[in-house]
Amino acid sequence: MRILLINPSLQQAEVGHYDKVVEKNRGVYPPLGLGYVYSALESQGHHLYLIDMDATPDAVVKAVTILKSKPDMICFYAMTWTFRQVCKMLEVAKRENPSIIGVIGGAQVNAFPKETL
Ligand code: B12
Repeated sequence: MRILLINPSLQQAEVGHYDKVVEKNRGVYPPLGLGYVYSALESQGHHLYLIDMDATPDAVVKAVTILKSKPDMICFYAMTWTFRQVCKMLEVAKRENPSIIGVIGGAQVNAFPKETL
């Protein structure tokens, strides 16, 4: 399968309930969880693309280009703050290719499984 993995932009996400200093220092960190998912899929021989929205230059352009080539599946890491952004990206992906399979994992799903569904 051809699979696109996306770590959404935390820099552009709505601000949470933390102190301003903490929010200001959210930073850009490698998405460890999505990295594990990548390794597991890679070991099964899948063809993968990974976009970290905050760390990849021209991330949106790259994502759109990959989506136009119709990958079979799109996988997202979602925190609660990035969940709406993920839903919007999935909507765009489904518009481009209605048969694309969307999978969401990460902190939002672990913390709020029922609400996420
Ligand atoms: C280490 C850590 C950090 C580190 C490193 C973060 C990083 N990006 O690597 C530091 C200290 C920098 C950090 C910062 C922040 N963190 Co933090 N962090 C953690 C912590 C303790 C562990 C995360 C981790 O590495 N887990 C190990 C990996 C392997 O697990 P994982 O990411 O969950 O991935 C697994 C599954 O979820 C799943 N999975 C993941 N993605 C996908 C995708 C698909 C498609 C599928 C199927 C499965 C899947 O598979 C993975 C392997 O099992 C968690 C608490 C926790 N116990 O999870 C909080 C946590 C994730 N952080 C949280 C928050 C809020 C933040 C900050 C936004 C805080 C802030 N305001 O600054 C920042 C964001 C920084 C950033 N840019 O990511 C919250 C998220 C809450 C939520 N509801 O979304 C958590 C849950 C803590 C909490 N309880 O509040 N954090």
